[in-house]
Amino acid sequence: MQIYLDGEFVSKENAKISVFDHGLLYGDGIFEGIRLYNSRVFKLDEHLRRLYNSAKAIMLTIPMTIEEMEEVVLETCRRNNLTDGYIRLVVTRGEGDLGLGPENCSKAFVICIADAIALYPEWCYRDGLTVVTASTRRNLAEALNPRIKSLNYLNNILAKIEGQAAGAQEALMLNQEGYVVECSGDNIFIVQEGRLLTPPTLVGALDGITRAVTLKLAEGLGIPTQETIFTRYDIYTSDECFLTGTAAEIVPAVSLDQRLIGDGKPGHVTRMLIQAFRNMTKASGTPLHPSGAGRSQ
Ligand code: PXG
Repeated sequence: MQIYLDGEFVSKENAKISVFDHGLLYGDGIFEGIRLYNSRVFKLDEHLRRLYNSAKAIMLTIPMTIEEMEEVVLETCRRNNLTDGYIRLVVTRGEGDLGLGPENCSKAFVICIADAIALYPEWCYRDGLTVVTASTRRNLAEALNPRIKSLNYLNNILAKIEGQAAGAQEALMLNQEGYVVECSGDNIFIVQEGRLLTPPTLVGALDGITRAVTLKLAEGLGIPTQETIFTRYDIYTSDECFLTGTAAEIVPAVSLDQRLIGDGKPGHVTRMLIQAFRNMTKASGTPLHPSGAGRSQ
């Protein structure tokens, strides 16, 4: 495996960073998780835009242009001879001293890892996931805005641990007011009387790329969509529920806090969207080898 590490490609064994890197010491940095399907990087421009927006929000200067970063991602996939996989792009504040202050970090550190993806098992898509509500609330936007995809993931990890302790595959997170926000690593949707609802990002959710794709696909299928606040009651009483994320894609959720959602099976709208999403990932994205295939989307 070849890993991009601050300007060079190194083997996995040699991919080491300083213990003084503020990404490690303080979670001071940002990241993206991106998918490669059929030798095309899915929604690369959108992921890079979100990365640079996260950087701006934490006042981190990424030491390369967005075009150079795009080439880093493509070249990392090419060097690993991947056609399908998961790409992790990380930018840390860089090496500093033991103080919090980022001014001692001379330069941000860029890492790109591309690997085969460990998919959710097929039964999850066929039968649906079990979800429980975590008591850990999603970070306050006024403290650490969840729209920043930062290296501080303890808020999500604490929720994930609660979900795992309860034997569920995912954990639902609420905001301070008790409104539904998202799961520990996925956005959430419900279907009510044929309408697709998802919380607005302003409740404190990540502006998920799969979320945006799903809303667009639904509109294309003539399914009315609405970004609106709702509570757990609305999930308990909904007809269908599913989660979206780069790794999970679109995955049905069939129970929340022991309440079966709908008839307890993945619903019709969910299944249509899963199919539409799979068709889209097959046929769009930034090609690794531009001569072979035309660029689309
Ligand atoms: N919400 C949160 C909190 C996320 O971390 C999503 C939504 C989905 O966003 P995208 O843009 O991917 O559609 C994410 C991203 C994991 C894992 O191991 C999950 C994410 C990131 C890193 C690791 O489950 N999800």
